[in-house]
Amino acid sequence: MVRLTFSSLAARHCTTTTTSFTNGSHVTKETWNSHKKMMLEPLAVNDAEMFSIIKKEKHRQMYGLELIASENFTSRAVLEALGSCMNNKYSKYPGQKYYGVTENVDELQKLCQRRALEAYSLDSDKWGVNVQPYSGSPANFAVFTAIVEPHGRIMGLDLPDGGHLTHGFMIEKKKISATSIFFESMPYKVNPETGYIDYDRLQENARLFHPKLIIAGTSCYSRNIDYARMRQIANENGAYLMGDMAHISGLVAAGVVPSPFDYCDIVSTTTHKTLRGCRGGLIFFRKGVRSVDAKGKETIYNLESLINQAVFPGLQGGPHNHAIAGVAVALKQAMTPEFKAYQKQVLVNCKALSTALIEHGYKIVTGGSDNHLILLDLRSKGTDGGRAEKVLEACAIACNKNTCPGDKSALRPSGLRFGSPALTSRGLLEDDFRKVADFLHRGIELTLEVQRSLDPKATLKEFIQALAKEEKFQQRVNELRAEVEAFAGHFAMPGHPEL
Ligand code: DSN
Repeated sequence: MVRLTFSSLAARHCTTTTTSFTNGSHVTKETWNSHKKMMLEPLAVNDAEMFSIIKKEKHRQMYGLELIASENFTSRAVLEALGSCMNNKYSKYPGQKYYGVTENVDELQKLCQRRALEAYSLDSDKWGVNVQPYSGSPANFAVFTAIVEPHGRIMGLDLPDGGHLTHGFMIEKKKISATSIFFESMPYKVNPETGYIDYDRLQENARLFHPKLIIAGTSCYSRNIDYARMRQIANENGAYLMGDMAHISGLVAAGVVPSPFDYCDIVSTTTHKTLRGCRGGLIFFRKGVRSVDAKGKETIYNLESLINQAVFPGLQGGPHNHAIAGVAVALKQAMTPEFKAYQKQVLVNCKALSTALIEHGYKIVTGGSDNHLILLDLRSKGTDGGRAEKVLEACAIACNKNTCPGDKSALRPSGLRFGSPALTSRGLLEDDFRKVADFLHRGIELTLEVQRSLDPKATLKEFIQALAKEEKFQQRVNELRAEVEAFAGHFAMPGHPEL
């Protein structure tokens, strides 16, 4: 049998001609040729099982209605950068030479930093940015570990009120988020009557709690944040103000909602929601003078070194250079007039959806929306988000159940969260969103019918069983699903044509 040694493999890997194999090595010629073939095969040939899963998901995205407010469809150019050879390279921060030959990834990272500052019109003397966080949650945790000592105090919007897990979520008997385990978390709330953030109560509690950090950011809140008010509350307590603009970062870049940069010390974001990039995270931090006391003495920000150190090597290893490449492409797109037009349409479409649902007799938390999402309160209809979500899912409509202000238990959330970014990326306009509202209404009506056929105490599991078993319900699901798929299939799908 012809063999070759591993020491000779690298040089031969790129040749296609047969080569001489010496005795005593570990690889047969056949295996080695087959290995070379494997490394160049397209996915469809190399891994048919995975290819088929991806095709199924592609079909689902194409023929379904995507209303999950945190999701979007990124562009082909972003996906090409994401799937590029940048995946293969380790590095640290630009200029740090540990791995060597990093000139291209360093250039890439600096380009991403420059575009991130430009996309938000930030002066590089006053702001810096770290583009390495793997996503939003690690970005937030990096900020917390950078500027808050262990068991230091943090205030974020409570998760059931529309805040994010990482903003310190805990329940009565359990600290859920690592933020609440490693730091002391005191949430602030929305007013249960109006659904708006209760800034007065936040101010009162902050005066008692003396947080080191206040987070101005949301996961399910349809109104603009009053950053000026939050800055004032932070100042009263000598606290940092951090904006988590993950949900709205595309809207901020387009200048169609108020910017957290005007008031915050730090701003974090994911890059794949309204910003419409690939998955990743960014942390922006202020530089220069933080404050001047009565005697004219200046305090200078030292966020740059603290945050950079917290991201790498504090919490992460090598940056995902392919993801940074995709984010940089998305940031370039975010500075175009087309992107601004898209974001304006996101707002208009969200309002059209909200108005149409109100016309169908639904209650929207806060009565409407300033941004890309709405929260439908199903309490007055006598059902809940979990049941309606299941019916809509069966009809090819993706959205998510969500607690509404005042909900007694997060286990049976009363609401459904809908967002307009993804379908707007597919080209839907206001009339299309009114049609989407009609589909939602029919799905919720069906939810109520299934529920009426059951004992009022029936569990979610029993509800799902009834939906799946009863022929009359399945027929209604099939009809609605067919209409939804025919409608959705008309719209273009951004991204790679196949994958
Ligand atoms: N939890 C995500 C959302 O759906 O809003 C954000 O991380």
